[in-house]
Amino acid sequence: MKRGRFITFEGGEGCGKSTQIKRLEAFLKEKGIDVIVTREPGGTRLAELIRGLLKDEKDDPPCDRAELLLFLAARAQLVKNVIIPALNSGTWVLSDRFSDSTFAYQGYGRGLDLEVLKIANEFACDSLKPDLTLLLDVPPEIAALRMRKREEETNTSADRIELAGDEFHRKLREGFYALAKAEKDRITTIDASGTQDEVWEAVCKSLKRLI
Ligand code: T5A
Repeated sequence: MKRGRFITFEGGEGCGKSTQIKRLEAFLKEKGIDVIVTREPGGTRLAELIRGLLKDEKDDPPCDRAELLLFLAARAQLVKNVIIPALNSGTWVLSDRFSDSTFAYQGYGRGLDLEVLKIANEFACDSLKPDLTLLLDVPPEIAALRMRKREEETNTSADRIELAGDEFHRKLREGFYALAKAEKDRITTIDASGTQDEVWEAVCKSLKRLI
């Protein structure tokens, strides 16, 4: 049995990951490829409960270290119970965020030690690495406009992490750039400030080496 491929989508808030993942899922299914989509934090019952704590706990918000450990606990559960079994059975996995988000948000954004993160993350995900990571890069001003529009359309409001402030979002964008520079073979950066079709075209181009 040929192992499935593991593709992750990364980027700042509202960069358009979920939108492109839906398109890619439909595209792969059309090609007869078995595929599942998952998201982080989330994707199992326990990980979805942790997601609620991470995004919405306002009375007793997690401190930076607790936040890191909660993200990693959710990842450990998802990797062991969903991602590894799927890949071993030949199914492709598309994940809306994975380890790079931890390095960008908790490392570059919150300022936690990157070496500690590396060891803790490898432990959580049993050293699993994506075959390909697409980093959707959008200037924060454009992302903010998209998010505001979505909030109006869906009558929702920004969560705890989205409200972290401009400086935080600037630092995490720099973090994603640094990660992409360090792992050029795995991470492809895509300019995601264009239309959905333009971004999709770039996504397809970067998939060529896998399909
Ligand atoms: N986090 C996560 C960490 O801090 N550490 C970690 O280790 C991990 C795994 C997750 C939060 O957790 C943090 C990061 C996050 O803050 P989330 O709700 O899953 O929270 O948030 P996001 O992953 O940021 O997902 P979003 O749904 O907010 O953004 P997407 O998926 O990137 O964007 P999408 O596709 O939903 O698009 C947003 C809006 O823009 C429109 C869409 O229609 C939608 O309304 N849009 C476009 N508009 C114009 N042009 C385009 N090209 C567009 N593409 C999409």
